[in-house]
Amino acid sequence: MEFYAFIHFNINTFSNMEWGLGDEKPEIFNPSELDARQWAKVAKESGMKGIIITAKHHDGFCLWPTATTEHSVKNSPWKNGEGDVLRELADACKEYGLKFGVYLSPWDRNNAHYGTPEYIDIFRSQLRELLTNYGDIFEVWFDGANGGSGYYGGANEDRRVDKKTYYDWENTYKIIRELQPNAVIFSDAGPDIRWVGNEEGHAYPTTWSNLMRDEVYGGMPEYAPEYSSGQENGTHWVPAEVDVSIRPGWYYHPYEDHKVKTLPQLLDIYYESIGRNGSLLLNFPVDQRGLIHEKDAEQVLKLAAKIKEDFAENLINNLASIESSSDRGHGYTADLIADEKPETYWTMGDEEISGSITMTFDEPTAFNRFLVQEYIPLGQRVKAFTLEVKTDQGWEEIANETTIGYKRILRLPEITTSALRFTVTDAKSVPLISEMGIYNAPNVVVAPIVKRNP
Ligand code: IPT
Repeated sequence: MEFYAFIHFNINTFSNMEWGLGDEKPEIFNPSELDARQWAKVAKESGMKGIIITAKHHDGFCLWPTATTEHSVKNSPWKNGEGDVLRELADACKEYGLKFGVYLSPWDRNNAHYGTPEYIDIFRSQLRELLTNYGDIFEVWFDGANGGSGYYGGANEDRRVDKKTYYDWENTYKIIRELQPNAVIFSDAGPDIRWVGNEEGHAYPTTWSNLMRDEVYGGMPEYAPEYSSGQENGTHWVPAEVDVSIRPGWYYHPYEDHKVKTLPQLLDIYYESIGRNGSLLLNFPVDQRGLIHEKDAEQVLKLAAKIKEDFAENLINNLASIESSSDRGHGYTADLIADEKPETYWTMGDEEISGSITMTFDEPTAFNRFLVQEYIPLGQRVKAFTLEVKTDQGWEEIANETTIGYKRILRLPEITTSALRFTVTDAKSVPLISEMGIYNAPNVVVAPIVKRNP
């Protein structure tokens, strides 16, 4: 999926909080011009493939008219209590060809039953409503911030739970598998995709899609940094998702209007998430009008345009030759890394865990981006690789890195060369390289600050 949107919009948008206490009045939920189609349009034009929304955050307020509680849109003035944000967004996603996902907070600071077994039934009923009434769901998002020790405040603050046992996740997952068999489940512990371990917008240079899944649970205090890079010998395939907000907060606050992340910051996020074997879940704090703020839309569209520009021309198409140190024979040769078909790959004999590909240009060529992908249907294998360029003195190493995974992109200082050599120096098993890319991205031009009357 690579790139998709998070929408944090709920009663916190109106109370100006990040974590509501659960005692907010439904009367304050009243967006003046909510337009889910505008959210979908921004996401689509930014090259995103889906949208996940906070159907219920920690304060317990539900954006859809649930049968499980009175604490929902049905008791708000918005559309005289007849509105359903989930319906509007599901429809908008459909119209714009986007996938649709839901965030449902396990922690509920409003529900009187939170902390008792009854709440688990209520939580599951909420999930059933979301997974039954809104078409296909591609991702179900469970926050690790969920009522264990270390959290403060809240209308039912005394309800501390044991995060490891209280939620009985196995039986909740069964409901998702039954109602939406194609949905992936996110939490710190997977089971399908995992938290990257920070909310700053970066995966780590070493990022394995494998995880010792059964050792982890949502909200586990030692998760970051212990599990943030995944694990080379992880037992399950649980790739990382990087969740980050385009503003400092997840929810909209007017005083953050001048703190929307800028193009250089968003580019760093792009290259350090999607470029490091992660997918990027970029959050928009929808405002009190019920719109993605103009400033946020402007910056994300700048990012989309710059990414398009950076990858406009794959210089791999200009190569005079592609040769490998060895290959597995017909159907597995090195030229397949340039065929733009992810289903074909270069590989060697079963016992070979190191080997290289040399790419030679007709004439000296300048580049500053190198992209490489493993054929992940057969797992993530590369443990270490280098990139060299040909100089008058011979080969010069310009990168010495660890993992690749689904996609790794290196940002390099611009260099002009007649040839590149990519070498896998260590792998768990014979490496399988499906695609490579060589690009020369134009520099970001940042307007100088002109001081008047200095
Ligand atoms: C944080 C949770 O503690 C963590 O377990 C994970 O789910 C994360 O959210 C997802 O972004 S809470 C945050 C305030 C650090």
